[in-house]
Amino acid sequence: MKGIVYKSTGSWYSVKSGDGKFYDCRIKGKFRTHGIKSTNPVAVGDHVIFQLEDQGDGPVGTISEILERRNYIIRKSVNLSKQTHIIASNLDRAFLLITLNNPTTTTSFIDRFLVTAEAYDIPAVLLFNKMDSYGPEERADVAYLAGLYGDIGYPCLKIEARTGKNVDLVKALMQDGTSMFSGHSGVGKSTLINALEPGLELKTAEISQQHMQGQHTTTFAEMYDLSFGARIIDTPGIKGFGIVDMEGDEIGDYFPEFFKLKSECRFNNCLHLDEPDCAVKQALENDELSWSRYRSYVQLLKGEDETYRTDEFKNP
Ligand SMILES: Nc1nc2c(ncn2[C@@H]2O[C@H](COP(=O)(O)OP(=O)(O)OP(=O)(O)O)[C@@H](O)[C@H]2O)c(=O)[nH]1
Ligand SMILES: [Mg+2]
Ligand SMILES: [Zn+2]
Repeated sequence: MKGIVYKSTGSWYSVKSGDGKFYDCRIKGKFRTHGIKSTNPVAVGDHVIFQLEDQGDGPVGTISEILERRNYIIRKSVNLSKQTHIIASNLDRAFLLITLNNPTTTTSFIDRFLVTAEAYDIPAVLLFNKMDSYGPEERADVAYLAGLYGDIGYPCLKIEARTGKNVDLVKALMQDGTSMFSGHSGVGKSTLINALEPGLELKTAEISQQHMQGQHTTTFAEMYDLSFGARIIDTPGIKGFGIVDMEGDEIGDYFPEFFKLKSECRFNNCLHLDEPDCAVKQALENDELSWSRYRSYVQLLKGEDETYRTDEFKNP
């Protein structure tokens, strides 16, 4: 049988098959892990092949194969074992909730999120929340940021999770896919999830509590079906995804507007720092690129701010 993993507790997996039923499954034997060294061979979102067996008390499945992942997000282990934990796979969209104040979301934070999404190969969407609480100045700031990121190619929506305004636009983007929400504490993730699907937040809160009491070295994600034909992945305790390991010369490739210009730089390995005839620096001078984006790029390149190395986005 073919199915999708909705939940994992380390040794048991809840798999939903094509017939809409959930089956408890275990794994057996060696897996083709597609070259990833990870503490968990099977992750939420994985498409798997499993066989059912009934040994008296209901059918139990055995997962025999994982189909190739379109993408996956990982968490680095905190100890020195250098092992990674795959949090979830096959995501269609990563949403970042942004507020200008209460709490403040910086452009540096937004850019780190976007770079990570690019590295993971997950389409990203920016949601400017709490629009009802902004005055003219903040509205102008949101308009500027939405213009900046929209021009680069990231969809931007202005929403009010509390009143439900434009939540239908978020729904439309989530349709038929698997999504994940990220953002600082207090930006309105829970409020938005409630507006999308009343009742679901309670369920996700329960799960988090359960895990708080259990072992807290590993965090297990869980996927939920929403009534309007979408899936959401909740990752208690992670609040989004961590940054992946990147080589210096690939970071620029995750800034799409820099990447587009790279072929026009004199050197094909240009880091856009002090090299001569750099198309990125030239475009910056011409005000065709954003300096805040460039600052974030240099920060990431030089590893100036250590917080990006942690697996959790922290408030500045
Ligand atoms: N004015 C206004 N307040 C909002 C809006 N959306 C959420 N809030 C408020 O912001 C506060 C934080 O919202 P939450 O949904 O709990 O934020 P969260 O992102 O889930 O936070 P954590 O669970 O700590 O990560 C609550 O008091 C919400 O009522 C909005 O559109 N407008
Ligand atoms: Mg919350
Ligand atoms: Zn360059």
